[in-house]
Amino acid sequence: MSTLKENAARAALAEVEDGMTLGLGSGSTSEAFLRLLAASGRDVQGVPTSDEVSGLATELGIPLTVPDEATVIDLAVDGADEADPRGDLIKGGGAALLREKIVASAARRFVVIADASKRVGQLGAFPLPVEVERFAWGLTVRRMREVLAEHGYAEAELTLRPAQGGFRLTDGGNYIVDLRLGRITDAAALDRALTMIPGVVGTGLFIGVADTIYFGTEAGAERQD
Ligand code: ABF
Repeated sequence: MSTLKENAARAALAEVEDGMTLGLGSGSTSEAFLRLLAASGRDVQGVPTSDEVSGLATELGIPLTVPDEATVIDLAVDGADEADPRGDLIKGGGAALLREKIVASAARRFVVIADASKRVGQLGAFPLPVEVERFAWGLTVRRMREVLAEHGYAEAELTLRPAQGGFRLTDGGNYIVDLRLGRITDAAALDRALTMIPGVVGTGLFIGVADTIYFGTEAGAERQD
């Protein structure tokens, strides 16, 4: 595990108190957090954002809870693929975007952990993952192209994410379409427009959701609020 990821994870661990319910993110930086959390012996319970993290948490002895209407998630900790100076994010490289967004949005506090390479001036170099319903996905892709062109992304390349023997399925049974945009000029407007398309289940744009980002460096972690 890289020192940068571990340093970011350690900074988030310092926010964890006994008795908390934690949103548990996916990806390798979140895995570093999970391992440090388990080793710390803190008395917490987790809400996992993917089947994979659910399995890892169980293996590490971190108790899990199934969220319901009464569940209060004190703190969610998760990684990111890109983070800009406003704290807006691209997530979903690991295909867990929908559950990650549900948990992060419900949490009282959402802390992002990432190595410093994820810090960007403007979002968009990382292909934007969009989760789509499998039914008639081609029609959804066509509508996405039209909406993208209306928003100044006529050159966007859309790729249905492949997997061994077919296409990648999310834990919820949907497809992922990766959008190569190059540069996102108004992330909030793009998120709204894509989310309005029937067939789009959710986007990997996390706008105004993050409270704090810890960027792991060789020396420790840089905090952005
Ligand atoms: C999750 O894991 C995702 O939202 C994001 O795509 C990815 C980041 O992975 P890593 O921590 O391995 O860089 O947080």
